[in-house]
Amino acid sequence: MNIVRLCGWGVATAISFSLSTAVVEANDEAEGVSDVLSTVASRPNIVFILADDLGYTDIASYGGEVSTPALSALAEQGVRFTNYHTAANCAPARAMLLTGVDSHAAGVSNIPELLAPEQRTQPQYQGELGDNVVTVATLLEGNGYHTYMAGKWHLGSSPEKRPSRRGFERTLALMDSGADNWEQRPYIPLYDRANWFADGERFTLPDDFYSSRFLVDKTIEFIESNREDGKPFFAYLPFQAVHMPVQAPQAYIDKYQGVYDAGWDALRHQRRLAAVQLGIVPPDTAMVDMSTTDDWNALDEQRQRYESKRMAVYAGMIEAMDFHIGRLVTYLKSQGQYGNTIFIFTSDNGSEASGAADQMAFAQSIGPRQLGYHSDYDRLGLKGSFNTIGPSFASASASPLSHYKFYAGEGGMRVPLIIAGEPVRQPGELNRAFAWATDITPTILALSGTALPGERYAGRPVLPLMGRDLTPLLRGRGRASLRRGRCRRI
Ligand SMILES: [Ca+2]
Repeated sequence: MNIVRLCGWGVATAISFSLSTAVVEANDEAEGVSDVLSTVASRPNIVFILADDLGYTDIASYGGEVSTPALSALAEQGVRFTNYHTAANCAPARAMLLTGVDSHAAGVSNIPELLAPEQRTQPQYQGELGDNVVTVATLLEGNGYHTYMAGKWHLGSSPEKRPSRRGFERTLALMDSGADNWEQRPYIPLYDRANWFADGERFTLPDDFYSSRFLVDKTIEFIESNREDGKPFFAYLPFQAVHMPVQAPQAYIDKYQGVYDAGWDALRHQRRLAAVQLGIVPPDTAMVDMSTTDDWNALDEQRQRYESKRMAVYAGMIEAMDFHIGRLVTYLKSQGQYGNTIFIFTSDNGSEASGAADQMAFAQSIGPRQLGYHSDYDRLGLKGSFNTIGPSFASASASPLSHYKFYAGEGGMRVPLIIAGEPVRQPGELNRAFAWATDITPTILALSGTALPGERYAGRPVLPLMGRDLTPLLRGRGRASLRRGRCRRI
């Protein structure tokens, strides 16, 4: 992977001067939100879809075997970034994605659940979004946008830190690092309940709940509630999929039953080849061996059957997410809003390897059992079931990259990024420019004609954005543009 990385860093250096200059100029003009820019005639809707713990080759347009037609359609109409990187776990990535500022500077160096007591004395290790940053939602709201959120927040749960106080007009938000997908239930003993809030107040999930369906329902409800007032909207849709517990409706699980019977090594090679054929990675990309990937052939038949089912549930969870993304697209088309909507799809970090290699082992299952979960084969992925894919299939999810979530390897930090919509001049293009999580906010601000924050916002000092606007790459004007897996001469 060295070729890709070196190429990407070189590209990042090449574009830094012109884009940084643009950032500085905009900053000089802005003190809060510019009244001038707020009158820009064409302000597209923006749908920012964030998967949780989705690996580099988990979706079809990056080499995955899972059926993801809605995301493939966005890829065909958009740009796929092949060298986009993010933080190695949830909250730091989300802090950067929503502010354009480095996670340490924004106070979210790590997820709060993993902070040591001595770290908590430092402002960079608060585990919740600092008041020294402004969210993209706040800036868009100031520019006349409706701002909606439905999904996992994980950037602070105290009243003033909830998304309803950080720029989102309507919210349905999970405060925790994760939760059950079928009911209001914590997934690890750190929480005494699953902490869901709606518009800043505690919320009880309905009995008929499946996370991906419900979050898209809420998003459509929010959009529909203001459909006729003519204002554009920003919809942030951070799915629970495919964070543990890995759960999916039975029909989706059935579709992948038996698909993974050849094991994780076969899947790793299959995905590498598919990614090469798509131009996602260069043909000479090596397969990385990881000591945490078990020998599939050493497992007995019963264990192989169980492991295959674990991955089938995971694939079903991905396809279910894609199905509900498709429902949102269909809704926007039915309302005549699709052509005026820009879609951004990515994952907060790479594939999740937590969960022992043997899910049925006593040491692995004791935590979920304390919470009343089972891991039975027949009911795996359904309500009441606790499932993970473990390190071996996680290495296939990240194929051909090395390592996964929580590790500073590319498998943990390099994930899909698709941007689709009107600004894209060459639909279906692959772009190898190095991109980073802090680039998303300045890109959204540019796409929406929204000014960057000045040195102060709403009376308090705030940090300048550290990311770079990617829109020149969408418009085919970036000198960094590389196509179809090969470096274009610049
Ligand atoms: Ca995550």
